[in-house]
Amino acid sequence: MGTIKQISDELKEWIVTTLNSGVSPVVIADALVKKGFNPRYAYESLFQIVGNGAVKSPEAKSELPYQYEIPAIGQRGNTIYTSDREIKVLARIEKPFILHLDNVLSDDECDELISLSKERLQPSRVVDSVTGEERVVPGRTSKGMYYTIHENDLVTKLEKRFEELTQYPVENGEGLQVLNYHVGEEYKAHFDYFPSGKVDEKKGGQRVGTLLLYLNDVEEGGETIFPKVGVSIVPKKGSAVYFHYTNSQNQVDRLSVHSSIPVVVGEKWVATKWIRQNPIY
Ligand code: PD2
Ligand code: ZN
Repeated sequence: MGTIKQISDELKEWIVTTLNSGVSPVVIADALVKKGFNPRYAYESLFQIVGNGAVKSPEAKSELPYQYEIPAIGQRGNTIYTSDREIKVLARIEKPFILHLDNVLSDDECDELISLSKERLQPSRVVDSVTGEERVVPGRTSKGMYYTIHENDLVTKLEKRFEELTQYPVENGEGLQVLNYHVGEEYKAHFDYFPSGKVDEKKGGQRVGTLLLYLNDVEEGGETIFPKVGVSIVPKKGSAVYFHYTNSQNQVDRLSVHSSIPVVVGEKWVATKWIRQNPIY
């Protein structure tokens, strides 16, 4: 019987997620061999993925631990005042740095964002950590769309609020993304920062933080979870979670791995604002 010499996209996605959860490449390569993969092919593929910076290589274990710094958004007390809103801090987690916020958006703003986005949804894509190309993968089953910066009055108003809230200039923000998940849809464990080697210094550099805004209540399921620290954020219309994962020394925080678990009843709408170290344009 011949041995298998091709890894599907689905299997590649599983390998990256499993490596990122801390399982050693050798253990995964052995599992592939047991499944009938050609041993040399299995080991070479694994080390190609590890070497590409998609995951931490065994040698990287000796890297210095992530040095936590409290970002500006975390130094503002229990109510954060922007020029048009009082945002409530509901919870703070130190490691990884997570801030749970309420009253970031009004009900009308949530409804308007959903209705403006509905007609423009496309299957969500991820950046392939090996090729750098965007592609649809089984681990991310939502639909989504992007706004350009200042695309319309609502987006412009929200960008100003997010600048005041996070203290990062509008220019450091990627275009607002809106995502919609139906029953069973999810976004499996991932990091929001770019793999080392895929950071474009000319386009703002590394991502430093994510502001994830909940646009509706979900009847069951659809939580955003941080599995390394046992934190689960239940979607609530108008609320948000901010997490910060890159420090001033360019280290990235592996505890920030997170996922959106499947929606069980109802649907889920969120907006994602990714923030970079420097202006993007
Ligand atoms: O929709 C979510 O809860 C979610 C979870 C994890 C979204 C993202 N990541 C993302 O857009 O990066
Ligand atoms: Zn994410």
